[in-house]
Amino acid sequence: MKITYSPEHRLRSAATELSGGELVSPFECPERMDQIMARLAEVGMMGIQPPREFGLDPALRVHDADYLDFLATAWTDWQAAGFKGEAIASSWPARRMQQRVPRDIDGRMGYYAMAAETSISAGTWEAAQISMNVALTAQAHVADGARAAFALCRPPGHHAARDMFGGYCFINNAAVTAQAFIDQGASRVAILDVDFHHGNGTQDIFYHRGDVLFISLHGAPEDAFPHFLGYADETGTGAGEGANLNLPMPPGTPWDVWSGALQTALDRIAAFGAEALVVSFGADTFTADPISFFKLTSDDFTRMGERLATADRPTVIVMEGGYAVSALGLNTVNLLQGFDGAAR
Ligand code: SP5
Ligand code: ZN
Repeated sequence: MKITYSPEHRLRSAATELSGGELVSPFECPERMDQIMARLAEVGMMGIQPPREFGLDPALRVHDADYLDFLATAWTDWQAAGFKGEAIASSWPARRMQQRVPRDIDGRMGYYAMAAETSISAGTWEAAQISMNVALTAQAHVADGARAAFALCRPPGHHAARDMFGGYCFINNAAVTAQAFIDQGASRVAILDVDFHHGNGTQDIFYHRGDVLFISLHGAPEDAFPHFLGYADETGTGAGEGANLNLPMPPGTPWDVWSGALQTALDRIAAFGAEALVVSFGADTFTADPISFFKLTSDDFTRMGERLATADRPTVIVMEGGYAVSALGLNTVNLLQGFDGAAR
């Protein structure tokens, strides 16, 4: 397993997350990466590669230019407006309102945000670009013939839609990675999202396309963030009809149920004939995750890695969520070791 990583993820170090009506220290924090790096060292998984620079073109393949321009200037504009805190959206183009981009930064925050828990702060845009470069470097390793690569990146990406940030995400790293395979000549790529949360951003980006199959296993929207997407009847549209599969599950779901959904996903990926597999991996399915409600154990992540290897495709694993920080190194490295032990 090739591993790519940059310590510059630390540029994303927001002080605030709006949670339960309070501003708390963000669940998605730099210490997450420290725990994983420490566990990798402990088990002797070394030779971690730094990212190459890819510029913004790969992001422009899946995101709107005006959205990326907004991300690039949001923090500066927020400060110029004289606001004292971090940039947080507070009003939205809700039902029956105009979907036009305002001039005012407060208005643009609401236009481009899909949730208010994600503050924009100094370094956020820089870190988001580096996170994408870490994912694209893992993709390059696999394109060059590696069986699998793990992008140890943050901030995560799967909630970032074509023109929306939120859910701790800004650039959709998994979407950029899948698009890179397509742009290099692949005709069919699968994205399997096993983060606890529905990958609404990835679904949004590929919903109308038949060349990228998107499958998500997640907490049911009736009960879990992102609340407004991720139902089983969302199957794709136009050329993408049938290339979107949502497998929502209720509170308390354990491995024996979750792994059944995983097998459904793997069967669909095989039938689709994917030439490459991108895994959006979040460890927030763990039983002790502070913001999630599945019941997977640390040993289940080893089993998950073994099962993912049975898909038997060139695979890029992209880091998404996981907020039980003290167990995150064990759970994530268990997944990688399970994969390596079963990969052919
Ligand atoms: C990448 C990723 O995993 N993003 C997740 C973003 C979730 N943000 C909103 C979380 C709200 C959870 N509130 C549940 C509190 C239960 N104690
Ligand atoms: Zn998540």
